[in-house]
Amino acid sequence: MAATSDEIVSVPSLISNNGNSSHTNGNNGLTASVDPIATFAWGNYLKTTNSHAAPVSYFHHAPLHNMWAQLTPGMKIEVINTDCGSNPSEIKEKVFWFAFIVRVEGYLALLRYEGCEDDSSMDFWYNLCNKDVHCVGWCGQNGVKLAPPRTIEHRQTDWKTFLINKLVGSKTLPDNFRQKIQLSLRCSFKRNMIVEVIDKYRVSNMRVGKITEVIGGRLKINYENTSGEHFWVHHTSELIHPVGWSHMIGHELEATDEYKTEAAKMVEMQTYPSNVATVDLFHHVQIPASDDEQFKEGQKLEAVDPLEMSRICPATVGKVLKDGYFMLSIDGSNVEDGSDWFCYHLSSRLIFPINFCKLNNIPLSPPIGYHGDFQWNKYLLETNSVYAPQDLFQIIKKKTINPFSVGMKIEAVDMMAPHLVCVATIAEVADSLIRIRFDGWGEDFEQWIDCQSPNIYPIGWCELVGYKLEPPKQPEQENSESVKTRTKKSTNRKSNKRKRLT
Ligand code: MLZ
Repeated sequence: MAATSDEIVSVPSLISNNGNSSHTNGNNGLTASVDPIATFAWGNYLKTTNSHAAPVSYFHHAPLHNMWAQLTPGMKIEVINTDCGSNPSEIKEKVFWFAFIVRVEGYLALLRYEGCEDDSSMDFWYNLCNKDVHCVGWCGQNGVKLAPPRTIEHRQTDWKTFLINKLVGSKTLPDNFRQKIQLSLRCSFKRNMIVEVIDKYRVSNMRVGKITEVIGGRLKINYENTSGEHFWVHHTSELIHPVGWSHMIGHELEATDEYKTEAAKMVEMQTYPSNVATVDLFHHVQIPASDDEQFKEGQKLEAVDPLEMSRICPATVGKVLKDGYFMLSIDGSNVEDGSDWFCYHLSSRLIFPINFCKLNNIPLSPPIGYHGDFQWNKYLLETNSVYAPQDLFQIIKKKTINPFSVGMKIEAVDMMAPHLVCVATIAEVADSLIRIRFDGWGEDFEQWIDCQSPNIYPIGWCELVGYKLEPPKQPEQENSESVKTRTKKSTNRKSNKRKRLT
């Protein structure tokens, strides 16, 4: 099948120098609403913060994660030569030169041109997925000019012999590297497809949405019948479902009667119009057999508060839906109409058996308004309730290795404002969870997420897919608006009104 421009996203072309690069948004028809902005200078930032990035291989949903470990220091490449004329605007054709990898950090590498030897003064950070990075031999095969950087051209009299000595027998990029990048950026979800999506204004509801952008496997979904209100999610998110899902599962759905009738008909007949995202595109969940043990209404457990993700709280199973889905309420919420109940699946990795926090030495936030020392035994008696059995939980059934370490830098979605992908740091690791700190932002903005979450990415990911990266918040950015927001937020906690998705 011929690939359409929607399926393959071209890697943005950028000209980079010393960690500062500018880029054009090369989305090949995917008109990103994000402003094309100068790429964040990750290289300089790692240096000033004396930190390292989490390796690409940790992120199973990230492009090329399974081959990235092959890219190691010493490997040789051909890369654009940014030092080949006094005035870059005078240069008519791109000129390349050989370089080797000094250090790999996420998708970025610190590179050194061949001929610099031990001199690190010209080292520069470059995204290895950039279209101006090739394996050794590419320029020769494609008739592209290779010339040493001006600054070092006098250092050798016989460049040919020098290069033969340097390059013969050395490792270069894997075969079809560029093609593999392109393939790994494919996404089966397309613009204009209809899906059912969580209502960010009332999370206990689903709504009908239309995909309006696809960038790096993330979807911008516009709510139908609104003036452009939208929500960003990863395509494997548990917050989106196929048309007819709410009807099938018994989930609340805010939609026209016409949609409801049509959706029910589609499910019944198993026929879908071409603009509907079909079941096979969505993240697959295991549907429990009817005699499998399942969550029951009233059972208590621990869960990351979906609207205040810095907190892990006691929670209660609310309404049980079909196919292993159920609604969960965070204990202590005083939203009486249940509009903050959140839908989970049996297989969710953000729900835990009671005492999970205690066992992992992380704080459990008692229900808002709870007086005294929180102990589960006492609490179960006080609330006359039972706990959900331990073996129901995915994180107990399917133990995973959490590879992250504290201090590693990543690019992470702010789950409370999921249109934002931000510079972030691993602040804590506990069992399969990681606590993300958004650089420059306070503790209130921290979020507990699963180590396999599709909402975290290696550094350089935004640049690779052409999405805007939110840089660390600078102290001077502390404007009256964010001061107001934060003050409001602490007041919210006291008055027991929880945060909303934005
Ligand atoms: N302006 C909003 C969004 C903050 C986003 C922070 N992301 C780490 C606020 O201040 O709440």
